[in-house]
Amino acid sequence: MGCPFHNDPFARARREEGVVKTEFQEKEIPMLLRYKEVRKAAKDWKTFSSDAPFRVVIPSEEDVRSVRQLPIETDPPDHTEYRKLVEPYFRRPQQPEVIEAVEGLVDRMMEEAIAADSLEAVKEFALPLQSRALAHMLKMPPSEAETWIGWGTHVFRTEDGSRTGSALDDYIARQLDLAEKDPGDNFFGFLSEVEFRGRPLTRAEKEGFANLTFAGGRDTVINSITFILHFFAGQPEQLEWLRAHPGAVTTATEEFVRAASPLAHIGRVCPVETTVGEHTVPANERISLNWASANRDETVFEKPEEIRLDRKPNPHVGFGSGAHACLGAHQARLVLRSLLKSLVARVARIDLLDKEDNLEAISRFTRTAGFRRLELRMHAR
Ligand code: EMZ
Repeated sequence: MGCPFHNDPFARARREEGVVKTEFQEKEIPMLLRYKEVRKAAKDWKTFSSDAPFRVVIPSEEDVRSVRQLPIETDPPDHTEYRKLVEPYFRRPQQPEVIEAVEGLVDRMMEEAIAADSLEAVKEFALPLQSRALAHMLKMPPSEAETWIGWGTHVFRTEDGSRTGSALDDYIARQLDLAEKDPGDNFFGFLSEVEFRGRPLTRAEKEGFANLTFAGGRDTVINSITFILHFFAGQPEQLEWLRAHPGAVTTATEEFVRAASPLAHIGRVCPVETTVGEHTVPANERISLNWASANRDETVFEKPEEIRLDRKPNPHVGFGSGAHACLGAHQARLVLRSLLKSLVARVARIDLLDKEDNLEAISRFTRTAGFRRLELRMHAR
């Protein structure tokens, strides 16, 4: 079984060149397109550093965010310790009570979706689902998720493409103020009480963790959810296949992350002049590691252009790779697995009524990153 999908604008450049020059913020920087090179660079943090506030995400978020995100914008050994600190929260999606809560949430939302005549899956399903699931991970009251839903799909970009960040900043500031006075048993209370190298976290550090938590796990998960719904709308036989092979939910989840590659690429900064292929990165300049292209590398994945729900092995880099491999992966996997289980149990088929792709321009390449709008009708089994 296998189902072709497209959306690989890097194919030719990956095969012919491997490393291309791309323009970001009036600068030309190299972008690594091949799996091996992307993974090698992700491992080598001394050459390709993340110790660069605001410069890891490309384009830079300097004008929309007020804090350095933690732990993503640091290198070992700081990174290792920062990450360890918050891991207990990010591992919560592996605990039975969180799994049960998120599975129940997805099932309830699925029932509502089926009952509705039609559904705009980005705003009426994916965004509320991910926001509510996040409340479980962070031990926040479910009512908080309704505020987060109001921020839209991307905290730093509005529908019309303009850039904003203040709603998130204001929210985090308010929660930290509350927690500093009276730390509750939730993520913000935890940040207020936990010690880093024998001292409390500074306000900026707490803001940095919270900022990444809300920014990183948003459009990425939302776009993966809608990718899956759209896929099954077009390939009903694949949903039947999954129903007949429910044990494949785990491999299917990984394959959807590879296919969707929700975070196309990320930056690193070279502290000293570095040569990659025929390109030179001057000291203190950036380079891009392209996960989306690596995930389609034909030297690693058999028929990478096919979605195979039983693909194994599947060493994809949809969650990145190396020390910075996605901290939120447990949460993302739980949401996507729960979605697949619920679809298998409850949904006979999905009609695609209308859609508007969300196009992401990466220098001269344009790819589809989820949808601006995805109108569906879900049919009960
Ligand atoms: C950053 C990034 C990390 C960034 C795992 O993703 O995701 C982007 O969507 C955000 O804009 O701030 O968190």
